[in-house]
Amino acid sequence: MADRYYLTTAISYPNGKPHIGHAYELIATDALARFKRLDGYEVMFLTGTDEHGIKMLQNARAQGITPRELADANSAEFQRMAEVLGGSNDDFIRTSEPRHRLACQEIWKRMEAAGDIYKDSYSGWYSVRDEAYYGEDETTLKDDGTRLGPQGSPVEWIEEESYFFRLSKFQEPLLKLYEDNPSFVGPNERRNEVASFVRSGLRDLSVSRTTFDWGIPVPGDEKHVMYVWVDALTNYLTATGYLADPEGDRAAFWPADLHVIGKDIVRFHAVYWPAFLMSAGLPLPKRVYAHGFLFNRGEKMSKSVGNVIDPFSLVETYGLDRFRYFVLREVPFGQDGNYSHDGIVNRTNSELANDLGNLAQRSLSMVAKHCEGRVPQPGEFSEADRAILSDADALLAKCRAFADRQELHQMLAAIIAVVSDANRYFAGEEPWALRKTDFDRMQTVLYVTAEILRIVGLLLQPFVPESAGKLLDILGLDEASRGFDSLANGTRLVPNTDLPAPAPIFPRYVDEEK
Ligand code: ME8
Repeated sequence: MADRYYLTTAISYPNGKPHIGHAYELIATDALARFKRLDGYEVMFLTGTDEHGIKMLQNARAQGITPRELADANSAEFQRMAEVLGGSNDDFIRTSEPRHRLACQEIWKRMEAAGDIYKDSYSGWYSVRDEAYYGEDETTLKDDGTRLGPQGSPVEWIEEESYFFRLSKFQEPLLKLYEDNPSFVGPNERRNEVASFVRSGLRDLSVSRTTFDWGIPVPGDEKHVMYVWVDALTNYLTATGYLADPEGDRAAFWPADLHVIGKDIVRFHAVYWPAFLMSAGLPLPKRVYAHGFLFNRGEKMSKSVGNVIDPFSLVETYGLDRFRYFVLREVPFGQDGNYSHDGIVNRTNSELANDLGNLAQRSLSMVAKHCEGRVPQPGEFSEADRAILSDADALLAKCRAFADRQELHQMLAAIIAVVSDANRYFAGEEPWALRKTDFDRMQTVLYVTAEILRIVGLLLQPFVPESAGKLLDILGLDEASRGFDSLANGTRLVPNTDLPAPAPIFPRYVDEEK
């Protein structure tokens, strides 16, 4: 029975169209999901939309439509984005679905039964944009009289009757959680921030609202709707059916292995969420990983298309694999990064088209021409052959370790380093010259090169699924030979196997006006 791996993105607010940040998170999480699937895990990958709350309501009002209409229209765009980006998500959850209402009411009842929910009245500084209350000391008063929260959004004074969650009770258990499970929050700097926030003291959290009704009713007191973050975080449980149907197919995926989120919502995932779960007596997710923010460097993107910034036009302009490769390779995952037209073009032309594409083209066209289109028969391996093969063989173990720390950029750097070495090897061995002087040695060099391409092609599948697939096609690999089990157990290309005609896999990006 394969090990299970359950990973999620944050669920996005569908109060507008998807933007590059949403695309970035989906692509990165998708690469991790694909990696784990290829590595033999039974994977569940979840994404979706977070549809309740006052922000949605206000946005809908401003457009003269209902919040449900707004959610329907934009959630469809988020689903389309996941498809366009090659998302391999197994489900797409919408918090307005009936299955989610049931799960939220169930977790609420459990927290209430544990004695962690009580009614009181609330007053405090509330930011609609962040959907969060802040302490006075976390806000700043501007010269013009407006008051801003810690993320720079305006806050207003709100008083209402509210249910509270005894967050204060969980201060010590949370600190113990971070202490006992140092990998619960990543990267490390985020864990330190969270731990120091918790250490500074936790106040009970207002978890219901009476001023609007676009949300999930509190069981037994329907004039309250749940605070949108109780509702939102519970999505991760809903989709497994763990609460509704503990014997169901997906229930065993809980607890989640990984929540991938952006750095602005760490507090909700690493403080509130484990506290809610502890209160409800439910198992905790194993890890929360916060990526950085992605910005447009402010330059014009493709000159022919104008300023391309939405994910759909980025894919249209550059092609999906270039876009995926660029964001995962260029930006150290966990840090902020920029994208620009020149960045995308230079990175993908130099590494995918030149380094990898040309090597495949040059070596496999020699195979087609001089080895009757069959995998060449190698002779004895030289020192150089063994060195490059052993570097390539070492990649899987390295990539696994990077994957478990979500270091996607390191995985790509390690893979591309082997491709660069393979180019040097190929140039140094000069198989085109060997063709006349030592045909057997030429075959060995072409075999070793093809084998490196196979290993690299297998490992690139999570990142550039379509192009890696084309590379594996021209190496003659069937579907059953594309899992990472084909990187172990001494599996190698089988000499004399017929190969399809080589086709270009990574064309260069050429600016239209050039
Ligand atoms: O926060 N670069 O939704 P959201 C990278 N509904 N990531 C970015 C980004 C950027 N420029 N802008 C936003 C919410 N993100 C809640 C989540 S989860 C139970 C509820 C990331 O639509 C952001 O950090 O504002 C978050 O992880 C995700 O996009 C959705 O953001």
